[in-house]
Order: sequence, then structure tokens, then C-alpha cells
Amino acid sequence: MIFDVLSLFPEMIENYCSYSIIKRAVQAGIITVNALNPRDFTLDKHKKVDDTPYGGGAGMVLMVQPYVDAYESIKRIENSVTIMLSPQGEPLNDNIVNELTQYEQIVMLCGHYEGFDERIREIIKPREISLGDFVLTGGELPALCLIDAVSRKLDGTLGKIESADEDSFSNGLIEYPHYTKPREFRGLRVPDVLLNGNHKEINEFRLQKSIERTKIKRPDLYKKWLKNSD
Ligand code: 4F9
Repeated sequence: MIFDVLSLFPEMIENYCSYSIIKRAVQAGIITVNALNPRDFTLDKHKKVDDTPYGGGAGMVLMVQPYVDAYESIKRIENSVTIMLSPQGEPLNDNIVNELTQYEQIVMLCGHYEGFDERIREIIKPREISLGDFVLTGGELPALCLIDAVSRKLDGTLGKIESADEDSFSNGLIEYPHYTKPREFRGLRVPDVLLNGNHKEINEFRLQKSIERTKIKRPDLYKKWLKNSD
């Protein structure tokens, strides 16, 4: 999987991808992450990437030419998708992450501080994805979230111990509670069922807990799970 990220701060992308599991996925050749700076595609001597909005108003607007030229410089392979990270997009979830694993290339457009000139959307026609109803100072963190969430689903990224099949959402429920040593801390004991080695009972206990906490913490997911399980 190739990730190509257009960002005014490419080091933010490169830096995150040089730690932990994502670093290992890069080294193993499972993913490639390229960050490209639209500022390098400006044509004026001040390397200007933004300007004041036509019609007036606060803030600046990212200029169409540097973004479009940077985008068009990327070598696109056939099975590729282009995504703009923006609060206007469809809210990201586990289903969309799974869907994105089917591509061989994901090109991402990150803004910073300000909005995109609308013609960037008109020309590039990206799929727009949001992390939720809030605003950040830039699209870099959401782009990194997407790289991270997609990469961990790809074969070979997670080892057996970190496996994704028991994660929250993989069965439509959130995860059951986890415990490790010690058996007791400040009077709080690890549930006995987890200590008895009976895997059938353990699985039943965990499923029950998953159902219980989904019902309480995420009634929206619980309703969907109920509908899908009859
Ligand atoms: C993108 C916020 C995706 C939430 C991009 C400023 C953003 C965002 N989800 N905020 N630029």
C-alpha cells in the first residue's frame, strides 16, 4: 500500500511514521509513505501557498495551483483513491477503514490553518473523510490516523499478539475488559472466571461483557448489533 500525502508540513507525516508498528510496516515493505509539499510547486519567488478570500472574511485560503500541480505530479497507479481530510466529509469508521484496505494507493490532501480554494475539490474530486464534528489546525493528524488505522489491518503489520480480530468494532461490539497482573490491586480483584483456564467460559464471559458495555456506552452500536444478530 502506498500512501502519498500532500502537506505543508511533510515532516509531521514522516516523523509519526518512524515509530513503533508503523515504522516496522514501512521497514517490512508492507506500506510506503511519501509526503509531498505543495509549497515546492509554487511558481512565485515567495513560495506563497495561501491568499485572502474573494468576497472578504477572516482567514486565508489555500491556493489552487500549488495543490493541483503537486497532486498531478504524483504517479497514480490504477487501484488508487484520493481523500481529502476535512470536517465536511463522511465520518470515518471501521467499515470505511476496511474498505480502504482494498486500494493499493491512497493519496491524501491535508490543509493547514485554512480552507481549500473550492476549485481544488472541483478538479481533484477527492472522497472527503472526517474524523468527527470538530476542527483541527490541519489535516495532518487525520491523515496520520487514516494511515495508522488502514496499515494495522494489512497482512503482516500486526504480530499475532497484537492481532486486530478481537478489537472493538470487529464484531460490531466494543471490547471486553482486560486484566493483567497483579490479581488484586487496592481490593479490586481480577474476575475469577479469567483464572480458571476454561476457555469456553472465558469466551462467554467476554462476549457478555462486550454486549453489556456496548449497550451502556454505545447504544447506537448496540441497536445495530441486535438487528444484525437476529
Ligand atoms: C479533518 C477535522 C478531519 C476533523 C482538517 C482542520 C479535520 C480538519 N476531521 N480540521 N483541517
